[in-house]
Amino acid sequence: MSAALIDAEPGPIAIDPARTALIVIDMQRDFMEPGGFGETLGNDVSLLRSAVEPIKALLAGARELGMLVIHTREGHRPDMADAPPAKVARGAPSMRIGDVGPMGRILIRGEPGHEIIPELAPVPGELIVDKPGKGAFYATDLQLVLVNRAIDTLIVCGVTTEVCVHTTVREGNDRGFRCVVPADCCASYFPEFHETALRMVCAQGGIFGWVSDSGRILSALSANH
Ligand code: C5J
Repeated sequence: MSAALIDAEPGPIAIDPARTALIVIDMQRDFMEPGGFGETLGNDVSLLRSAVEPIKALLAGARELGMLVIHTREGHRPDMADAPPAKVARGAPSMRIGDVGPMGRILIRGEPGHEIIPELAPVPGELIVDKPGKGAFYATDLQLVLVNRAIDTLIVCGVTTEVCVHTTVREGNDRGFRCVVPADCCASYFPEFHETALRMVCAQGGIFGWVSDSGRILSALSANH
């Protein structure tokens, strides 16, 4: 398979699908559904739904090509030894990390709320990276996995655009990976933050990476197939 040329901002980017990973960030019930972490912070979780169908389409395309697919989940050990007290104590949520909510303990591994939403559930062979922080590289083995597979480009999508997607893109960019963000496959509780975060990625000649969308990525991949 040769390079696929993706139309993007600030300009086109040629990717080798064999050296590209699709990273789907935190499409968990805790962020997407009522009663989870996102809602405890006072957010309208329905604002994140727009990303689900575009991610589903991108996942289908990546699976057909045999691309590396990685799902991440933000959360903490049941004993919360990896939960920074400063994170747990922050703000005035209706429930704190570790409290028992309608989907089990908030943001705790193994609880129903920690699971990826059924529409985007990983299929056998796809990797899941559990992360205690916002970035997918911090305190995880993600970099090792990517280096072992000779990955040089990341397509990073999921929720929320300006928090975990952006942090992961910044971390990946600093580690030398080329990061492409499909705008329609990301969402935020704050639509204006979504827009600004995307602009920040591709400003200044692509200071953190490239911004495209699921349609342009899929048409580049199918033209190359
Ligand atoms: C947040 C995330 N927003 N996945 N996490 O706390 O973006």
